[in-house]
Amino acid sequence: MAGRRGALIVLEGVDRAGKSTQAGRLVAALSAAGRRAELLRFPERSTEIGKLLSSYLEKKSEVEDHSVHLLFSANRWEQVPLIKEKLSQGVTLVVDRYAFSGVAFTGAKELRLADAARRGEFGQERYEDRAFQERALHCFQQLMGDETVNWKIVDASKSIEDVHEEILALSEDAIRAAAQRPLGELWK
Ligand code: NYM
Ligand code: MG
Repeated sequence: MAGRRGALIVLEGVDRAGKSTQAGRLVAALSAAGRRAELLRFPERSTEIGKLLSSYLEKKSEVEDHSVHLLFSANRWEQVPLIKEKLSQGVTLVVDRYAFSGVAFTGAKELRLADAARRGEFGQERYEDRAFQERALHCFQQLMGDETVNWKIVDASKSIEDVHEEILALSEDAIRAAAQRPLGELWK
C-alpha cells in the first residue's frame, strides 16, 4: 500500500544477550517475506564520532563520562535524517541498540553496587564485566517502566530459533501497527 511507513524496531539488552544475531536474522526473515527491512546499529563505528567511541570502548583512549555520553548521543543524531527518510519511504529499520543503551550504560556508571569479581564470557571492551552488566540490566529494567515506549520483553535464554520466531511475530505486529500511525519523535 502506498504511503505506508516502516517500523522502528529496536533491540535492547545487555552485552551477550544475542541482539546482533537476532537483528541479522530478523532483517533476513522480513526481507524473505517481501518486506523492506534494513539493519542499523549503535554505536555506528564507521563515522568520525563512531571512531572516537570505538577507540574509547577498546580502551585505547580515555574520554570523560559526560562527554562520552554526549558522543554516543551525537552518534545517533547524525543518523536521524537517514532514519526518518527510510521510515517515511516505508523501510522498516531493525536497530541493534539505541538511546536506551545510552541511558542504561551511563546509568550503570552511577550506580555504586559492590563489584562482583566473577567474570563471565564477556569480551575485552570497556563495560564488559558482570558487575557492570548487572547495573546496566537494572537500568534497563527501570527504563521498561516508561509507558510511552512500546516495550516487548523477550526471554533471551531460549534457543536462537525460538527467540527469532518470537521477535519475528512481534515485529510483524509492530510493522502493521506502525503503518496506521504517523511518524513520531523518539528521544535520542
Ligand atoms: N553503549 C552503546 C553505550 O555505552 N552507550 C550507548 O549509547 C550505546 C548505543 O557500547 N557495551 C555501549 C554498550 C556496549 C558498547 O556496543 C558497544 P556493541 O553493541 O557491543 O557494539
Ligand atoms: Mg559488544
